Amino acid sequence: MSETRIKIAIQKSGRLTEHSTTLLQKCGLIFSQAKNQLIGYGENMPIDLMFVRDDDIPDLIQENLCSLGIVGKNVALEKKIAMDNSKQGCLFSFEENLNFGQCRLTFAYPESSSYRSIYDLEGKTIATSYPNIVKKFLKEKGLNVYVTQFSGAVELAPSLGKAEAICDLVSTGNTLKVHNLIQGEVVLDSVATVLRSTQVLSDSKEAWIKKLIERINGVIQVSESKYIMMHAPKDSLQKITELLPGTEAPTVLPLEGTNTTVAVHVVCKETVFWETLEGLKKIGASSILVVPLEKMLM
Ligand code: PRT
Ligand code: ZN
Repeated sequence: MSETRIKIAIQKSGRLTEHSTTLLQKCGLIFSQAKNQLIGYGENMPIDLMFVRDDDIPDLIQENLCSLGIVGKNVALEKKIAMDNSKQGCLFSFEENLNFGQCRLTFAYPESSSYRSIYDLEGKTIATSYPNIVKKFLKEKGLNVYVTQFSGAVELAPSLGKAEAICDLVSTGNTLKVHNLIQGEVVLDSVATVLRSTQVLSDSKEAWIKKLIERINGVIQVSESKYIMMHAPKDSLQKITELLPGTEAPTVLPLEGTNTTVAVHVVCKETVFWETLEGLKKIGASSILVVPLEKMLM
């Protein structure tokens, strides 16, 4: 494979896989992947996808084998702390938070125990798959708690007698409940993140990466954004922009046969709730249309 091509590491099979490939497709990337192949060949851009385990993604960028990667902030931060403490230093940066892979890295305590806070754990042990993040957090709090590394099934550690508490990823909280664990302090709010190599790349690679990151940004923005059209009293424009967060200056157009009512068009970059539309109606707006957007380039 030619060195002029950019390699992007994404998860081979897991919670981030479909979202990651869909995101890149929405950025215009067309790729082909032979059955059981771990490489996706970009047909219309000099970009190839490497399908790997999520834990390997920061390493691949650190070692400059891939220039970009999509991975949970939890995995990336765990590696970053290790690299920050190494001779080489961390050779990747966090480029963009995405709108999938949301979860929280959270302490949890056995229901049957008397522990309810990390401050109850002085001299005790916490099991986690994220020892660097947890140790840093505990150090910042000045707490003397042991951390033991588990690579999976962390929620079993207390019942196995391996730890008094755990620190693990939570999304719905069902897993904790099933294992009779009570959720405690949140260490990290995580989402999928774009990582990029901080090593010097050729001008053409830099240009493609810049373009791709801009497109990713556009896709993220557009996923929440809506185009809103309405008729409204001329003197309510100020109130309309106050009700619609994240809007730019509205486009105001005259309406035939009236001097007091105008047509207002705005792009709203945040979720538009029914309550917002009801609020608009209350200040005199009518014929309100909310239309999804497909592409946005700011
Ligand atoms: O095989 P590979 O190593 O690539 O995959 P993996 O099994 O390590 O990762 P995967 O696919 O499970 O998760 C990939 C990423 O998704 C994680 O690194 C997080 O950034 C993000 N993510 C979002 C989650 C969750 N939500 C999540 N709920 N990762 C794991 N979980 C697990 C959690 O560890 C616990 O076991 O789900 C359980 C809790 O879920 P709830 O809904 O019961 O609270
Ligand atoms: Zn993993």
